[in-house]
Amino acid sequence: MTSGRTRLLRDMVRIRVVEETLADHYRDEQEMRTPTHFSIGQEATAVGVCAATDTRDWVYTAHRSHAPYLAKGGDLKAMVAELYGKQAGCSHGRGGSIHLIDRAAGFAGSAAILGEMIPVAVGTAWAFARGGEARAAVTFFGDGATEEGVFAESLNLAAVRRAPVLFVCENNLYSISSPIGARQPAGPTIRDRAEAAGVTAVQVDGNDVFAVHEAARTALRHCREGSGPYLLELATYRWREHVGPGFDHGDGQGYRPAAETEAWIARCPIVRAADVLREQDPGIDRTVAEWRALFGDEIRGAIAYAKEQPFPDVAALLDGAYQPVPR
Ligand SMILES: Cc1ncc(C[n+]2csc(CCOP(=O)(O)OP(=O)(O)O)c2C)c(N)n1
Repeated sequence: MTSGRTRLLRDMVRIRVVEETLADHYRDEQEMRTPTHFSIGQEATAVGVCAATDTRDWVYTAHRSHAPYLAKGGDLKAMVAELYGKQAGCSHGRGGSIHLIDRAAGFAGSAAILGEMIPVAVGTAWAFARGGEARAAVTFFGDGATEEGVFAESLNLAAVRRAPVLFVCENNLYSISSPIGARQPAGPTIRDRAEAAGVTAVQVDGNDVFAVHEAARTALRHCREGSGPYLLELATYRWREHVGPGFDHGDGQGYRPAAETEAWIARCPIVRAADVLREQDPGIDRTVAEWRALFGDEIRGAIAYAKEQPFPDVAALLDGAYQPVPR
């Protein structure tokens, strides 16, 4: 029987194995022609939060979407087919990595325009509340997105309407290659800015899946009880380049010091969770190795499936796109 805490570790291992395998194929084959933002190193945020949602809550994200999609229970084969641009993809091959959706799982969508899904989540939450439903909407975004004006507007509206929305800021310190210290004044944190807008907010170690999960449970209880919106500022770090499968520290780009990246890699959320669980389960390392093999088979099967699928029919490529009515 897998305990709740073991399940959190398992879900992180699954996402890590899926993304590492996709990154290798992305680099070696050049068949996935979609900009792809990996969450390797950031798995605890997606897993800790999504495990605290229930199936009727909706989750939105920005471009770094695979981890929350999978953590919320999104269909893996449909995600991989989407990355290969196939009709069987979750957006029928039109969206790529950035435009994932699985409504049945409560993953309501991801989009590339920075900050775009934040007000959509506020509207969703407000609609839930107006309908008298004890459901919450969750929106994941990076520290960079908090510099979009719509972030401030969304905090304000959510606070005024007491919308049951959980704002999840994955603060990985960089907006592409621009460090947060060069973009935001020293002093007020993202949590502080949310609090100033009337939104209950806390900072949490985003590489500690158990702490994230506990904080998300508290936050979602607060939302569902009608106490209004909540923000989690989760400190974490991406290991790979902003977009694409490579590593970019210490390679001459120079925007982040190799020592900084290595210090964060040493704080791997998977290693840390396994360290905690080993106290009660000395066999946890063998279990993790078994999961790695199991999920390796699963992702290789999903890739084989995706490759066999047809591309969308060229004649139907504009289906679902806005088309002006002919005069
Ligand atoms: C409105 C808008 N401006 C600029 C961009 C280009 N852009 C894509 S990702 C990104 C940085 C995002 O940083 P953050 O929100 O911290 O998320 P992270 O990539 O670190 O997960 C930028 C500037 C965009 N997609 N949309």
